[in-house]
Amino acid sequence: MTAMIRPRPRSRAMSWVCATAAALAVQLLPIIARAGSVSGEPTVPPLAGGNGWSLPPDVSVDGWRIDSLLRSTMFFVVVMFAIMVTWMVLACVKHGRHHKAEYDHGDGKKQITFALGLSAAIFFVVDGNLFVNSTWDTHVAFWDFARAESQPNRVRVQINARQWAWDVRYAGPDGTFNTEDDIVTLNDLRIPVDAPVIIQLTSTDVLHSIYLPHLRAKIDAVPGTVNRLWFQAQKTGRFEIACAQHCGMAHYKMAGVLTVMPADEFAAWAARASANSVQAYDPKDKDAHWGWPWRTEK
Ligand SMILES: [Cu+2]
Repeated sequence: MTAMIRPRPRSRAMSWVCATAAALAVQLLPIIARAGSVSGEPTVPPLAGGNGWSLPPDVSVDGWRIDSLLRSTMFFVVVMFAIMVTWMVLACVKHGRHHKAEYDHGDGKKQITFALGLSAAIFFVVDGNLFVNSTWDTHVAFWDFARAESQPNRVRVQINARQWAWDVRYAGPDGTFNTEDDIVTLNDLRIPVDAPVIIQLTSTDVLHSIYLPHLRAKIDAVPGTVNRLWFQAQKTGRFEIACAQHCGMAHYKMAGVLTVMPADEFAAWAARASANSVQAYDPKDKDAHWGWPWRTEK
């Protein structure tokens, strides 16, 4: 006959000690983990965000043009929505059970005139506002590359988009792209504040689209073509770079960081980075020399 071995009942005091120790460990673990991660590392400021239900804050000089068109269009849409809903509610209330239904083709002169007048009013007011202002904004700001290029502090950047990263290139002190002093970064676009930044970009594989929501700037990267855009940041900070064209399996990973720096910090960083490039330059590494001669208007 085998003897039954019963586990010794744990004392109540012992249970309390174990529970308290476990609770303490849970509280302390994040603190210990955080302390380990910050030892000696510089703290990186977080990316600028938004309020989650509208566009993120605009930090560019000309972004207000986009915002103002969005706001005016939204205003017209809300007014028309309110009119239509009121009209429908009134119709429901007025035409109740005792109202005799009438069949109407709606092709009387009065109805046709009203329909055409309403359509024309919507077309000219809403679409007309968009057409006139976007054409003007394009002319005086977004496509005025000559003005951006003529500023002495302008910065030229070349970007090569590929699955799934952004290669960024600056010309370095010699001012010529694809030479040994070029600064090349990965998913890391640094620019000075209060200076026009001109970007020329292409793609090596499929369609991508660089999107800088805080700068209200976006343009497609098309294989075989060099597209361009320019903007000017007026606040320092770290901002998101996203790809706005679905470009394959890891499209969601195609993110970068735009850092807007004070002009002197940018100059110091560029000088350091260019000196490193000269040391690391390998003339045989043809894949690394993807830059092109800067394209200017004729
Ligand atoms: Cu992409």
